[in-house]
Amino acid sequence: MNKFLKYIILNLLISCSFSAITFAEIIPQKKRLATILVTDASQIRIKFGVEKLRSALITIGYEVKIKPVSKTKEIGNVIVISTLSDEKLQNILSLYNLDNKKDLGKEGFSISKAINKPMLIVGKDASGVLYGCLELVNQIKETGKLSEEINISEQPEMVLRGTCIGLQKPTLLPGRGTYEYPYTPESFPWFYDKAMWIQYLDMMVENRYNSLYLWNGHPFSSLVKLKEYPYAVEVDDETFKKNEDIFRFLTQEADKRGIWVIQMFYNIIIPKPFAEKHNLETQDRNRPIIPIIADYTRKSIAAFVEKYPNVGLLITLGEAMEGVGQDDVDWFTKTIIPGVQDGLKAIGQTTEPPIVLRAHDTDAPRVMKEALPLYKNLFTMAKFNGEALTTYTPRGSWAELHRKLSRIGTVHVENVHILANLEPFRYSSPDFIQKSVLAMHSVYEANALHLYPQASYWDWPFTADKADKRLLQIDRDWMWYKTWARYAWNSNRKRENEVNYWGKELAKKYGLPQEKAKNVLAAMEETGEISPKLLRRYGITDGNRQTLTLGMLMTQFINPFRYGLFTMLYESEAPEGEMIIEYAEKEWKNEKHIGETPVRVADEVVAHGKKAVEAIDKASKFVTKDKTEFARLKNDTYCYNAMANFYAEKVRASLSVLRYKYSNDVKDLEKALPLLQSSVNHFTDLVKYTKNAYLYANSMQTKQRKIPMRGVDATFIHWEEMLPVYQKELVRFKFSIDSLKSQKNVSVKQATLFENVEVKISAGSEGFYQNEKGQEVFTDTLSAISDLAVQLKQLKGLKFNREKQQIVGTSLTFTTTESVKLLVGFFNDKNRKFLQAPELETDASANDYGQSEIKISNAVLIAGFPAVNIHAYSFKPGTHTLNVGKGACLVVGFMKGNQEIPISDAGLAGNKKNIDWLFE
Ligand code: ADA
Repeated sequence: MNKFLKYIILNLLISCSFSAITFAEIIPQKKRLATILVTDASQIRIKFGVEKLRSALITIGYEVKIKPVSKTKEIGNVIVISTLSDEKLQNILSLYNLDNKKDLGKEGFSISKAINKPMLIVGKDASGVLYGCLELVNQIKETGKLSEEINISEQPEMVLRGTCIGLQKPTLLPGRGTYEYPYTPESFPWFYDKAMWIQYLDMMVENRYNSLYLWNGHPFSSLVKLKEYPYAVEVDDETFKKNEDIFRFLTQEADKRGIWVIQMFYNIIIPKPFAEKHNLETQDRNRPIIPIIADYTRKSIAAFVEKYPNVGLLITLGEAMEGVGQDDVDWFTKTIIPGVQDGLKAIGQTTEPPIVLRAHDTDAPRVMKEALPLYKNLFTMAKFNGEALTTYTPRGSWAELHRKLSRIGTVHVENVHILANLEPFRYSSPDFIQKSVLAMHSVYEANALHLYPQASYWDWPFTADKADKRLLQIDRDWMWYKTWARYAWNSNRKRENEVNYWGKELAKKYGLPQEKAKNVLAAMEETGEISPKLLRRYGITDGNRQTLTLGMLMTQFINPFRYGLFTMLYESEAPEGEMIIEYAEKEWKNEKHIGETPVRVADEVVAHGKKAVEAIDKASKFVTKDKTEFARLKNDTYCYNAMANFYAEKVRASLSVLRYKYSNDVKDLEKALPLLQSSVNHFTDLVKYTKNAYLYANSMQTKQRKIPMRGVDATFIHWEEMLPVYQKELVRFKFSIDSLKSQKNVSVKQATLFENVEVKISAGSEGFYQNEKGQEVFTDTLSAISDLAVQLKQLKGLKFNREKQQIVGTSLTFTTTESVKLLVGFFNDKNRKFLQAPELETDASANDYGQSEIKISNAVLIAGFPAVNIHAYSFKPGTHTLNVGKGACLVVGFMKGNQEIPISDAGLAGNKKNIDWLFE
């Protein structure tokens, strides 16, 4: 008798005589048999799930047979695997006398088993089956055995649960603009690393993520060739082949795991060789749609869809296209959608691949309205809390927009973007994240998630940690991915169970007793409050031009508007409350405070820091596993604590300084001094903790970074570089107080006049004006200057027709023999009849000429117009054309390129008392 038969007979004998005792318990030394019956093994997702299950069963000592279903009954452990709609499922149910009354939603699954009956894994679809298999695998891993009785059924709340990876870098490539990164092994060696992809995709399926977004400016010139535009390809033949190979590999491997790959791109960016051939810029926000660019893009998209019909597209209509307007609608409906349709037609496919439209720098509801009649498989996406994580109580106009998009009836995706305020420290607060996902449903009415890496987005796959071998985000930030996925699947989980769940996970990770692991969790949830609260109450912007963990300057606390305050942060991405400047004013006027105040947040973050440190210290000496990582987590907790104290003390100092603005009493400044000193001490601690722990604070190291300091050429990326700045600020403040007390040098240094430069104007302006009171500034109105900053007096202003500026925009072509700065005056008003100031939150190219910051606030007054803020555009010698977009603006004149412009507030708009000079 062969061994297998002996095995079966023995099994039968034993199970007959001891039916209540499992076979496994009786002869553990022998292999038990598990038979997996699969109704449709041709489906790749099912195959993948079944394979995982098989391996898990083998690990716990089973011999596994995988078979198609048949009419005869199998004996022993039988696991039936099927989709709900498979006809064969019914046959099996009657053969084994089973019941399956489960009603499942998309991607849902059920696992059921009664004693002595086969186990049933049923999925609504192939993904559901896959998740069911993996759920059983997890249970096997947890318990070390196959359950005798089980009855569970699950389905996701969010229909799309995705992560993203940027094919982008911390710095720009030489000679290229923002987002312009062809797919090459030199720029992205990791992109070609198949083992790394498998690790990443396994992590995704483990967490039941079902979508992977690849972000890039213009990916098509790395992935497709067009016969009409052969010169547009940006990579050599060998790289092109590698790209094809890896893209196919990635999409196939993703598909097996129930993951849908989505390629993102920005509009309108064209490949460098294409731009050069046609004498165009690769991107120009103020250029109208040009037929050749539209034709090229449409054909690129068609070729891409033809080649990868199962890859979705994520579209940013903003940035290098005019902000909001008809062009967006036209580009989407006349170029992008037709491109996708051409591609489908070429391969005779009728199933539309999904197109996700980002509500970034575009009027997405309007675009959707025009697009839906043409294409059905549309989705929308908008940023959850800007480019940061600030609140789980979003509100205001941004919440309105989300709801509006959700109510279209298509799926609306929540984009957890960049996380500029979390970089680079570890962050995974289950409490904050669960509440955020709940808010996505209840406030935004959304039902999908798109998740950025926790930190170092621009530096994928590495973290910012200093280590002998660079750490990988996928390893370090495991909990970040797990937490969002867990709540995207099901957000309504009881707090108590969650504490136990995460306690268990952390206990496993660090080899800790459960109670000690809960201390680690407590530390993470305490620190989890710090960065969100700090940014939403004190920050300049939710965007990645601010690196929160590097701190802020005094002038940024006391005069945030000077730094281009992004008010939506306070109005929509924070609970109701007060800004520092509002609080100070109300205090002085003895008015009632409302909501979350700066003082309350200062106290709260200090308390969070203290509790976090206490909690992590309690667990510290019990750690038995992964001690190095634990030491890093602990160090991060100390960093958060030092940062919280730095901010709290500096805010308290700011409030005292602002009080001086009203009281004129130097004593208020004196009160601020020890607080400012203390903030510098805490920052010194932060430097101590980060010095050997981190390579940088922020992964974006281009000139887009502004707060606290300009980050051009990877400068001001480390705390060490910031400490001298804060020390200098303190010294200057002491000096200012002394000067005030001795009544000397008490005001701003005398402003130096800007030196005019004569340039040759070849097109654009319609005459000149002198920067003097009474001078008319436009050709079509009599409006004249009523006051202006003294620095501007020598400059020769350029006149434009205001109405023309509003309709077609302002364009100026000139030739200069020396470096110049062109000063442009922006009216301080959000009305679209005025040219809107450059805004890095919605336009990453907004600092290409160094123009993003206000150089002189409230610098010109013109009767009947809002106050004017001056920005400067830098140019090298040569001939240039500057297009600045639609809306009225002043072109104040050309000044010497090498003359410094000290940033200041001319205070002509009623806010005469400027106290920034106390610190600079
Ligand atoms: C801003 C930000 C960019 C990018 C962009 C976007 O411009 O500065 O880095 O995140 O938004 O695509 O949302």
